[in-house]
Amino acid sequence: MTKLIIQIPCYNEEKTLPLTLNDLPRRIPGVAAIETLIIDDGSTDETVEVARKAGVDHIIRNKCNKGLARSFLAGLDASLRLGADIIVNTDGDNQYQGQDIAKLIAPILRGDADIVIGDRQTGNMSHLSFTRKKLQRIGSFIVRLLSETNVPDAVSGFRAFSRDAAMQMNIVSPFSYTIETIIQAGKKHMAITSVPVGTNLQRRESRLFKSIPQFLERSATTMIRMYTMYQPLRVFFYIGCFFILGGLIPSIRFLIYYFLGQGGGHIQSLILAAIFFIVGFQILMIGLVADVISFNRRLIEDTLLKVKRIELDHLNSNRKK
Ligand SMILES: Nc1nc2c(ncn2[C@@H]2O[C@H](COP(=O)(O)OP(=O)(O)O)[C@@H](O)[C@H]2O)c(=O)[nH]1
Ligand SMILES: [Mg+2]
Repeated sequence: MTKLIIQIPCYNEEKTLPLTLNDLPRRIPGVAAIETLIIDDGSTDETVEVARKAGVDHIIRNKCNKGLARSFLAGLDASLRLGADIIVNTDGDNQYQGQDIAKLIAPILRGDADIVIGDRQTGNMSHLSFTRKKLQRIGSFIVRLLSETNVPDAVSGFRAFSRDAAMQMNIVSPFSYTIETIIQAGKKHMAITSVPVGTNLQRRESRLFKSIPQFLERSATTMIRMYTMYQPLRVFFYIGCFFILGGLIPSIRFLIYYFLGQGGGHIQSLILAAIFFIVGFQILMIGLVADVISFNRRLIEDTLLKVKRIELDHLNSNRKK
């Protein structure tokens, strides 16, 4: 008995939500039940009424706008409580094609993957500008490097999670869940894969990012944060080494003059070198502290996972009674 829940985070999507919902598959071989879940993030239009009219199974409402990442996480949480075995996330702007959901969940049904990302093959998307395509490509490349996965389209919002994977997702960045979930999946050694999916023509400009600089800033912040969270020692090691190497240059300069018998006039080099060494050493020490803290995070995550399991088992056994 496999239950699929399709969740759609929505912020003022009254126009495109009916199209999106209409396009969803009613039946998929290997899936016993398909339900829909709307996470309305404080929409000021008729999104919720439209969803009700269309017969959406579950609706979560945020009283005010909390952002996509929090809404996404609330959706995962609700889906797990509703007993989903597989959770698919898609966008309310009808960007993705409902028929592809069968393709998207196939690797999970086969037991080959925990997370499947829909690859929009942005190279072929004619409406995207040249700069956006390039940025998307470079961004995905960096995410692949950082996460040690091979996801071609890192910011695609069309993705499927197994129950187990959904339980392990903890999102801390408020901006976007897309990059963070991939880095997390890679670092937690989950089986993550991609399938090519089609896209519909874009109906409106992106709501998530007002401009390319804002997109870049937020993506870079997320990547640096995530990477530091999972590999703190490495990050601080590189920064610390940079300073220590920086200190070597003035010290060599000083030593050369010193052996030439002119050391007295070059005390400045020595002071500069000492400052660099001290700063570099401090950064290495901060790295050690951050590393120890990251072990704590891991322990907390393990505890959280166990608590979630207990909570969900409890819910399930109450439902059966
Ligand atoms: N919960 C929530 N969802 C949002 C917000 N802004 C956009 N979305 C939803 O996120 C999805 C993707 O948004 P979109 O503007 O199409 O961004 P794109 O990824 O650049 O295409 C859509 O389903 C939107 O309704 C927001 O502030 N909160
Ligand atoms: Mg969109």
